[in-house]
Amino acid sequence: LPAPADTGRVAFPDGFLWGTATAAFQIEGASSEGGRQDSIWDAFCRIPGAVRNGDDGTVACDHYHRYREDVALMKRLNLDTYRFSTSWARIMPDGKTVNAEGLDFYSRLVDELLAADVLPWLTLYHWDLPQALEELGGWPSRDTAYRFADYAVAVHEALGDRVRVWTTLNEPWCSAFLGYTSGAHAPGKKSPELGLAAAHHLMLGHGLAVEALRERDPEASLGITLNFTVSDPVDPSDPADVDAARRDDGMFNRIFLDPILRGAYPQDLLDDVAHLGFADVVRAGDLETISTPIDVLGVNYYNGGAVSARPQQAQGTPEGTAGPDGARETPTDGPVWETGSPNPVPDGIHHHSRGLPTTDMGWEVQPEGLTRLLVRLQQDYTGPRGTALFVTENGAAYPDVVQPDGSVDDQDRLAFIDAHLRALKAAIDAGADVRGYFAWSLMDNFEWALGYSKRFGLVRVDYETQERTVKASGRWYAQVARDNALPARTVDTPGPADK
Ligand code: GBH
Repeated sequence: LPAPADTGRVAFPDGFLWGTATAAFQIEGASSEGGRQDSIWDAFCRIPGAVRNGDDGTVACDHYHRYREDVALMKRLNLDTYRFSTSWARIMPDGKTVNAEGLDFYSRLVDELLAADVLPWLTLYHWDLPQALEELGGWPSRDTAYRFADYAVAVHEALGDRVRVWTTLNEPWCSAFLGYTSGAHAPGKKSPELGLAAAHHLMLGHGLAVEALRERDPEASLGITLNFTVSDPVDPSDPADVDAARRDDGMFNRIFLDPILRGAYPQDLLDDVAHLGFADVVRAGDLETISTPIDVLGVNYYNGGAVSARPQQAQGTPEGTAGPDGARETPTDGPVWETGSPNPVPDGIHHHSRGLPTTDMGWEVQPEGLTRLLVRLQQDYTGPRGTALFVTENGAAYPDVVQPDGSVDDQDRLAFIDAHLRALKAAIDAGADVRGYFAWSLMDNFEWALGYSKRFGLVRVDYETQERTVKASGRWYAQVARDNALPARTVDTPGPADK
């Protein structure tokens, strides 16, 4: 990765929002307190071998009990906003009956945030479906979409007077295809048909929730957060690679973007999945609901990928790099990817390593992909509809090296975020209406199928003592948020560019 050409000070537009993001299951713990019942992740964690080291969410970062301390940390980090999710299983433990005690936790959290002058940015669903609803069919069942809209209304009823920014879903791609096609995530199902049905019903739930919230609260800011990739053909002059990249882009990005922001599935994607019965899942009127106008498109960006119609030659694919999103440590074209691909139509899509530096997740570090992604979204999707863009997640896992004095000098994470913020500013300069950035994550937390083995935090969590320690990246980010600007960066600072 070449050092960015400009390492000088970079100022952001007035009013640009600086935040961090978390998710309920990843930080709260207290999994059977306050009337909460199992989500699909509690159940998944009990499947032997499903989650690395047998880790689970019973304690996590104990945020349920330490939220005051954590909001004080946000204040110390000069955050304008905090993106968190509510746990459906806490608020509606059986999937349909409201539990006042569950809502009360979030009410206290929101009050604490407002008192600290931190804008609450609420996500209704970050992967933790009540297990009771999974037992009724989960997201592949159409009824779950209607249950989700009921849940959205219940949360709004309790918090709508104080929460002004609402995100329906976080990364439906992961819920659908890691949950129901590759099985790397809860509930661990492995079926292309189930993944596609889940994807459609997640979007239907999003649309029904937006309709309901809009009617109750016309002034609220409503949106969805999607995860994106940037699919580049390995050989742009090879039509087979170009076609593989098209299909990869279709199954990651356009499958959600087009219905939500253009009101129709892309025809090439419908053709690709025609043999999987997808047409029967989509009913008349669904796309009108799904494309109900939104105010915000949340963009989660971690990496892009080089895509080919052919497997990569063994050389150059280091043994032990993490594959796509699971507790797997095989090259992306290894046997696990072949048998456990999240893509319902995996044939002829191979992700090649480009030899770029990687994070502790094995994901290649590719900041310039963020510039291209944001400009494309603005031009092709959000611009024409006046929808604002926010980067709702970006960040990196690196192992913490704890100094004898307890401090963590994570220059790798700092350099990663610095490079991506420079890329974001380049997109603003090219016309993208990007109004804020949330670092993933406020603190180290439960990294899904990888348990506590990966650390994404600006703040270190000692899981023995629950002690929080602001890392060097966190101190630096506090300065960025305070100044609304990146400080000049000295080129000889070690970072992902120098690995
Ligand atoms: C987010 O998911 C989640 O919202 C958050 O909860 C989580 O903790 C965080 O990221 C870190 O994982 O094909 O090998 O190049 C990110 C999900 C990550 C999905 C990148 C697609 C491509 C991996 N995405 N991934 S690969």
